[in-house]
Amino acid sequence: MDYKRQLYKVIKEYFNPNKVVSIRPYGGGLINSTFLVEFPDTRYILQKVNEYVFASPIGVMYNIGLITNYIRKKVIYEGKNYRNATLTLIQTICGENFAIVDEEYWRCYTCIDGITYDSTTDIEIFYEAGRAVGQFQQLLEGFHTRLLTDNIKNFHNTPYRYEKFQESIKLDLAKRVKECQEEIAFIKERADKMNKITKALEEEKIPKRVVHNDTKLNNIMFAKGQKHAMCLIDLDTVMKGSLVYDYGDALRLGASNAKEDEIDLAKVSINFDLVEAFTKGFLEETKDIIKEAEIQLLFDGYYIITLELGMRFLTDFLDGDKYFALTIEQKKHRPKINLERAKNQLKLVLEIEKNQTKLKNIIKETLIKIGYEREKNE
Ligand code: ADP
Ligand code: GN1
Ligand code: MG
Repeated sequence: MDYKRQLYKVIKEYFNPNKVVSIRPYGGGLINSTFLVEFPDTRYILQKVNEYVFASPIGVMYNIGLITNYIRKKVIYEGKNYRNATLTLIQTICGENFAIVDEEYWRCYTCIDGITYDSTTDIEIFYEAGRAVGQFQQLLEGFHTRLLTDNIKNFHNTPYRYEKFQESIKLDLAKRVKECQEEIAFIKERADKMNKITKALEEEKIPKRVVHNDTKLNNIMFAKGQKHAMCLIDLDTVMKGSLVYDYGDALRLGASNAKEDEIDLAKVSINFDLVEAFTKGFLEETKDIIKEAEIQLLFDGYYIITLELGMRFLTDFLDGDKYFALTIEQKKHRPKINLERAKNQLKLVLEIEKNQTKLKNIIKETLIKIGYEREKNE
């Protein structure tokens, strides 16, 4: 296969290629190309960085280098086990964190001997997911936001995403606007709901923190055979931003009763037990650092990020599937997958709207259960 020839060139930058036992595509990420490389006694993850998404792969690798070092040192400092506390980058034989092969950027990690889930109905697992997202925040307390390169500008700037969405409608590059009238109208009706978090950030009512920005379930590594979350992976989008998006993004995907690309919209609804479990894990870990103003926006994080994703998928469908590029299989069997994903997310937006009171109550009741002291966090 052609990709294998290319992969051997990359492997040569790191290891002796003669020792490779097998190579295969790996994982369910939507952005990078991920491969598992097996040697007789070790396994590595090789990833080609998506250059359409990340204009500066060197900037991405710079951030990942800083963050993984910081987390490892912090864990050692705290006397905890540093193995699997974060990703471990392997250096090329030239001592770099990445390799450039045929003008493309690659990186290599040790393969964490764990498991990621694309979905779960297991409350304990999702509670652990909440703990992991919260703990990430704790681990990076003290890491200065200014150290990081802003690799995707305006990544979770929802009003900016709305502007881009409107531009795509105007341009109608793939001539698809006509078939998306209903979805376009749905999003436009909610235009005034998009700026609550960005406004709070701009007005400094909530802090800009170093956040993960992509807390979907399969970006959380669990220990095999145990319901224990080890760490967050997929650190490409770690930049400054708001904690409430990290909370919301995890619920958006993980607490839905349907997968993100489910076509049967009747199945798209909220699993409230999962929301409760995640919220508990997340708040237990963050209760000493989260600000009261952030707590007030947790529900909005869930709502706005879901609207944002619906809009991002639709924008990309209108642009001709450039960002969330389709695989060969998808081109054949799911050519409208980005429209389907958009419809799915917009249905979820409706569900969140309908259940607003219930969701806010879950947050309130969880705060009481975990003994959160409001006065401390104002
Ligand atoms: P993408 O940006 O495309 O989502 P990810 O970095 O999330 O790429 O990787 C895709 C999948 O590959 C993950 O969901 C996970 O299952 C697996 N993976 C990534 N890095 C590692 C690692 N170091 N060890 C084990 N599995 C990994
Ligand atoms: C992408 O890389 P991955 O698959 O973990 C995307 C996220 C979306 C998610 C939707 C850099 O995440 O923002 O929420 O797909 N990552 C980037 O599934 O755009
Ligand atoms: Mg991922």
